[in-house]
Amino acid sequence: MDSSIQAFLEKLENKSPGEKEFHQAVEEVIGSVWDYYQNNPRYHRANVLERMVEPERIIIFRVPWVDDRGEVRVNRGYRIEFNSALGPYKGGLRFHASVTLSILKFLGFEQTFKNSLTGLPMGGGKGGSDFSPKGKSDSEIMRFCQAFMNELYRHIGANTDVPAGDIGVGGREIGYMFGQYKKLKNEFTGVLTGKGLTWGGSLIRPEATGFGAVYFVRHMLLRLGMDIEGLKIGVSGFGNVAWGAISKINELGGKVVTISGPDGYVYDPDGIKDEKVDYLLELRTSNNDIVEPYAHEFGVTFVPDKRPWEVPMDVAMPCATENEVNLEDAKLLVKNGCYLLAEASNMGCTADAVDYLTKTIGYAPGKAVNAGGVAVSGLEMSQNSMRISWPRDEVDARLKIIMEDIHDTCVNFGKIPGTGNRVDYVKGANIGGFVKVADAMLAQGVV
Ligand code: 2IT
Repeated sequence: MDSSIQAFLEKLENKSPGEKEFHQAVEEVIGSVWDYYQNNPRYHRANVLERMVEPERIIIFRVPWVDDRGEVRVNRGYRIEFNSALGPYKGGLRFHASVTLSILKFLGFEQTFKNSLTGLPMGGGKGGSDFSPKGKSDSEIMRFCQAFMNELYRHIGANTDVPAGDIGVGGREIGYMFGQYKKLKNEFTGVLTGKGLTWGGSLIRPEATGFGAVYFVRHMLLRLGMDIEGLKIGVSGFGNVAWGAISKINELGGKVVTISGPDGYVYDPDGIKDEKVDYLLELRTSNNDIVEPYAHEFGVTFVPDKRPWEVPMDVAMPCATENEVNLEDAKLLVKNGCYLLAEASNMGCTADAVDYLTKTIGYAPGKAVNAGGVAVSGLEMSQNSMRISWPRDEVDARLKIIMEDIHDTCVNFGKIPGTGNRVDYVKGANIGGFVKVADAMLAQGVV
């Protein structure tokens, strides 16, 4: 049995050399749960943490496909089946040039805790490919999705592993993968979530991650005696999560002043609203992965090669990708008056930024804030099992309750003693997520 965090992490690093994103995600969780773990002998006697950081299964496969010029291309496909203590493996597929084993292991590890926090019966998984959809034609996307599913289909299933979308995988890609799965298995099942509404999808699933994140932020604000109305909010990214968050912020009377892409950020002091929000969908389907055209379309400022965190804002909501806020960004945000940062992206802040933000202003991690996406995926699975579709209001009402429960869990486990009202949301989310998974693993024996 390891006696210190240091020894535990060293062992992990030796076992998985160079996987820095994975190490970062594990270190954050271990830091939060270590004392709790040591004080509960039933967990450490059964070596639960060491079992938790080892994925149950990793599948890596070749994905060969033919591009529009007739050339054969090869990408690498992955599925990390991380933990099935609470239910079938569940988590998204990411198609992006930056995808590596380390990134998917960090995402799968985080997903296990996130799914646990939702209270729904879902284990943790993640997958994807280093395939970049940028600049690809629709038929190339279809051929790639089919080639990817030609291998993945034998490993997944409605009761085994249920993938969904993530960066680079939206409704179109889920459609092509679902079609290929159905063809190969001769089975129409809820094997993927994020499906179209006419073929097994759930209302609110496209909006769920962004909506859920804003519901979570609202609960953080309510504890401080505030609300969204009248606040200036900075968002990064311009994809599905940003779009959902911006729509809900507008509905609740807040103003979103930034969005961003790999090319830079847009500053729109009048607020991103009405037809400007619809324009985000157009930008996304153009497959170019740049945000600059927004600035030209609406005559506002575009700042190339920079992130939006230099703009003064009350609340910051990173909605793009991992490590998009570093310590310098965090300091600048606080200096300019920001008093709350909620990650809608997964591990949006670097470790030193998290540390700084937790000590200075309100901060909440992605695994709590963005859990609304996978929560509605879980509701999609329930609807598929029952072969019914719930109305929009019903799904939204359930999402609201789930986000409030996750917030309460964070507060219960994360109150900082002696500080009056302050909450360490990282600790709260990690311990809250850990307990359910650990108890289920104990109950199910050494498997
Ligand atoms: O990071 C995430 O939670 C997702 N990409 C959604 C996963 C899901 O299964 O809906």
